[in-house]
Amino acid sequence: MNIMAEIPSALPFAFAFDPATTALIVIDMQRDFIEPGGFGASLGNDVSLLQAIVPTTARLIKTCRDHGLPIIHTRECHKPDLSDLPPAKRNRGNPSLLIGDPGPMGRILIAGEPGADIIPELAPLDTELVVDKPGKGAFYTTQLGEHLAQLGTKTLILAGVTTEVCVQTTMREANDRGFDCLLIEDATESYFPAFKTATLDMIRAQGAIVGWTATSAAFAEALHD
Ligand code: C5J
Repeated sequence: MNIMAEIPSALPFAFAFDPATTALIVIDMQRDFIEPGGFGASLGNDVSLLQAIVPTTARLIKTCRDHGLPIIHTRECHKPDLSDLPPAKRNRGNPSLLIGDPGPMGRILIAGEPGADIIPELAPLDTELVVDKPGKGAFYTTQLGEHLAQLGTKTLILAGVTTEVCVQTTMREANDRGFDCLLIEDATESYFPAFKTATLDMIRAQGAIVGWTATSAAFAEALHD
């Protein structure tokens, strides 16, 4: 039997989902993006903006754990030999500090380095899948699609950073693969507030062309939390 939950205040209109076929995906809440003294901060970004969503994201994860929803965490990172890092990606951005170079928390965005780890406040449980992804989207060259198919997931709840890069890319990939997608507004953030606002607008445009957005409180209420 499908037991539907509903978020009447979701945008651009009410969002209905079956908790039994819904999973949470938390994108790239990694030390190098979020902690002071990490890669993001070394590029001059104000990481306090990203830190502000940590308590909300922790509550969202707890809500999903309490209700038995599968949780998937992602990390943007590359193999130590850089074999999964195309030159086009490595050479982009600030030329003085490239992916794979020694950074403030080990080699930048390299699997196994301290900076690539998920922040301790949002540490995955042993039972939760952690997807290491070399791209901005979490489906590209990963087992995420197969994992969600095994779970029977139809709806994805998205959170994480940054809104306009890895979160939006993953949401668009998921939308094209037939998932209904809901982005939690107060559990996603950008170093550039205007980019977050623009992304939420783009997602919801044209009758939810990419998906819906809602607050974490409205999502929790829909689950009777
Ligand atoms: C993510 C990035 N995670 N902005 N990466 O959004 O490069």
